[in-house]
Amino acid sequence: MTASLFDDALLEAPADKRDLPIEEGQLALWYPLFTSSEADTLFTRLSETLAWTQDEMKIAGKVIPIPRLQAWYGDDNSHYGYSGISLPPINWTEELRYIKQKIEAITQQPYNSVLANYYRDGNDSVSWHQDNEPELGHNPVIASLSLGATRQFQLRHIARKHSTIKLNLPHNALLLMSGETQKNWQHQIPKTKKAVGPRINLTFRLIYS
Ligand SMILES: O=C(O)CCC(=O)C(=O)O
Repeated sequence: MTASLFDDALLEAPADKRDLPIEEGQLALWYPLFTSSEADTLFTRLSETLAWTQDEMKIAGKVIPIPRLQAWYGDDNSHYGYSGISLPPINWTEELRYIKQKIEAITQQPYNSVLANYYRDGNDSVSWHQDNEPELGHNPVIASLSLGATRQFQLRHIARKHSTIKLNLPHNALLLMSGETQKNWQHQIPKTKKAVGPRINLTFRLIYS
């Protein structure tokens, strides 16, 4: 299966929930999530106020800066880590708390932490991975809000790598990954040669301590 679910016409779709087709997983999209002026203000406020850092990963003994900025916010006990990066939580900001409440109400799920990613331009990316660290528990629910430039989000099935899904995630879209998605699929935001502006992505998670 190869699907390209969004073209410009679909970006105009109304705000209600759409379940997206995926085998052995669950994907849903709400678009737009906030009013357009609210989303624009949130993008500016988050750009200016979050503690954006370029962390480093160790790959084959080499220390490499990750190709994006990130910041981890959450409740006191929501310590998270991946690929040798350790992320103690920073206390919720007013905007993050507001967004979390809205997303909890709309997805009917609790979250105690958020990984914020800042993609400065098309050279920034996140490579193939699953959000399946043990602290996320069995079948993690990941609520992912996109603000700013549209970037392509790709999924590939772990056992059948030719099975891919491509979604353009626009400003103000909320994607929910749940069920067995993290067990059966990897996801990435590839680099792009297109001239794209900055994008913020917030992935809300529930960490079990
Ligand atoms: O930026 C995105 O849409 C995806 C971010 C992501 O994959 C992650 O934080 O695990």
